[in-house]
This record gives sequence, structure tokens and C-alpha cells, in this order.
Amino acid sequence: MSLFDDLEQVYQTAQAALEATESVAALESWHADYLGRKGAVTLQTRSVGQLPKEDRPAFGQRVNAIKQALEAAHEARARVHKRAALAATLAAGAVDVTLPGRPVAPGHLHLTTQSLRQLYAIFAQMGFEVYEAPDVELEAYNFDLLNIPAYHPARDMWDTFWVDPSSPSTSEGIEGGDEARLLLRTHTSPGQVRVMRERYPEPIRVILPGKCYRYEQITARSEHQFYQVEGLAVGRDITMTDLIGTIKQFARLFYGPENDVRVRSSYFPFTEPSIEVDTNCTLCGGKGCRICKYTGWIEIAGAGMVHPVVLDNGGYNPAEWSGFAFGFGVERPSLTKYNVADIRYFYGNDLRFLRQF
Ligand code: FA5
Repeated sequence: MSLFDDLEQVYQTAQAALEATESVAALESWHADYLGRKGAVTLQTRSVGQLPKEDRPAFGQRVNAIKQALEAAHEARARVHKRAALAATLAAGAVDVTLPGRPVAPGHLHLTTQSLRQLYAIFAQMGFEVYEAPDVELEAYNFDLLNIPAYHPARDMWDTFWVDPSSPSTSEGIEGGDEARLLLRTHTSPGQVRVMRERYPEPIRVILPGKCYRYEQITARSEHQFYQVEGLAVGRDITMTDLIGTIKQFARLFYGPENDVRVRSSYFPFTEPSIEVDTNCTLCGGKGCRICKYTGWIEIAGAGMVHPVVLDNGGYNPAEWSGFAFGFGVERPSLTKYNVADIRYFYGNDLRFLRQF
């Protein structure tokens, strides 16, 4: 067999091998096998020396022609493989753009936050601005300045979580000497003296919302952490009638006209006279249940005329100034409004409860 025949043989084998390639990767190794530096076709050029002189140009031209033809065929085959690979990728990752999107579950405000915002809106209508006071409080503001000296039996009304002052995270931002004892406020009333000391001699009309903490038994109507919204109005001619009018207006807007509120006399060391506010228990329809302690009424707020000692501690001369104050719960009044039979649901984080509001 002549070298020309050999060359044609290699050409045919190369063509057949090219047809047999199934992938871009196989194509690359085919290129190395035939057209690479040590490829079968490339090696043919080395045989040229074995030919008689007159045959050499023809042989060289034929090798070059074969190389060009194979390069062109390789390119055409590569296009076929690339198109097939692209089609396979598209088919594997196919997206049906006509399908509806996956729903994203949106969160919503906690019932306590919703109730707080309703309270802010109602009191804003009546001209009360929001004033924020600290959760970690000095004993003096929580008790002494509110006319509750140490060892006064009224301290038993508010069982207290005391704060360890040696704990590095607690005392930041609270002024006071080393001897001053810190606690988690048991009610929002300490803010009364803070706002008076800051605003004197301006008249005051603020609400002080915030969390309160009590070292007490948890029951269906009492938690050891809960929100209150304190209210304080200080002016020249403020009377009990203003206080009761404010409470009734609040109840009308919060519960709607069908709910009753009643006011009865009570005792707080920082108000004189003092009252408590009840709403009728819609959970039992007035028949009596554990939430209303079988009375048909639920206590939702304490209130009264600011005690002269407290006005004085705030810097307001009680001979010239008078004021009223109230402290509404937030979760407790929401029990009847939203028909919740147990206050523990508010902090239970049970989605079956939270999703209902
Ligand atoms: C006080 O805390 C007084 N500082 C209220 C006050 C303010 C009186 C201004 C006079 C002038 P009392 O402990 O009753 O009062 O709480 C007031 C309201 O907070 C209650 O009516 C109730 O709605 C809510 N509350 C009290 N304790 C709890 C508790 N453990 N869990 C849930 N809500 C509570």
C-alpha cells in the first residue's frame, strides 16, 4: 500500500471517528487524536521524506486539504453538539412562567402591638402625646417619689423583681448613686415624676406606654409581664370630672358603644381620691367566669387625682396645680374585646392563636 493510500485510510478513519463523537468532550479528544501536535493526520506530514521528490508536493497538498476538510467538519460537528447540550440544559431547568408564584407568608402585628396602637390613636385624638420612660427603674421613682416609702404596706401591692446592680448589662443609662436600688418597673406610674421633672412649668398631657413586671402568680387573668398605658394630665383646673370623661371616651372608642364601664372607689398611695375602672365581662356575658372572678366585671385600670405629695415631688406646687392619672392594662382590656379566655395566650407564641388577629 502506498503512502497516499495510507493517508486516505487515516482520512476515512478520522471522518468515521468524528461522526461517532457524542459530546463536546469527545470532540475535543478527537481533535487531539487526529489534528493535534501528535495527531494521526499531523504525523502524516512526517512521511513526506519517504516519497520520491516529484510526489512530495502532491502529497503535501493532499495532507493540507485533508486537514482543512477535517477542521471544517470538526467545527460543524461542534455546533451540532453545542446546540444539543443547550437544548438539554434548557429542558432540564425548564421554568413554566405561566405557573402562579409560591406564596410568601407575610407576618403581621402581634395582638398586643395592635391594641397598643389603638390606645395611642384614641389618646392622640384627646390630645395626649407619647412619652417613654425606662423599664429598668430606680426604686425611688417606682415607689418613694410616688408616696410609697420603704416598709409601707402598700409596697405589697406590687411584688417586685429587683435588679442585681453588679450585672454589667443593667445600670446603663440610669442615673443614681451606688446605693440606689434598681428594679424592673412594676407599673408605668414612675414615668409620672420623670415627665413632671422634665416639663415643669408646662401643663402636661401625656401617655406613658410600656412593659411592667411583677413577681406574682401567673393565672388566666394575670401575667408576670404585661403592658400598661399610663396617662397623666397636669394643669391649673383639672378635676375628677375630666378624668372620668376621659375614661368613658376611651371606653367608647376602644370597645364600642355597647360595652359598659363602671368606676368604683379604690386606693393608691399616689392618687387621692383613687378609683378603679371595670368593664363588663363579655366572655361570660355577665354570668360569671374565672376571668371576671365570677363578678361579671373585669378591672382594666387604676386611676385618680394626682396626690399633692407626688405633684410636689414632680416640682409642681399642689396649691396651684392639679392633675389626674390613670394606668390601663393592655392585654387585660383586650381579653373581653377579642374574646380571649386566657391572658397566657399573649406570651405563648402559639401561631394558632396569633393568626386569629
Ligand atoms: C397600677 O399599676 C397603678 N399604677 C395604676 C394607676 C396609675 C393608679 C395611675 C392611679 C393612677 P394596678 O396594679 O391595679 O395599678 O394595675 C393597673 C392595670 O394593669 C390593671 O387594671 C390591669 O389592667 C393591668 N394589670 C395589673 N396587673 C396585671 C397582671 N399581672 N397581668 C396583666 N395585667 C395586669
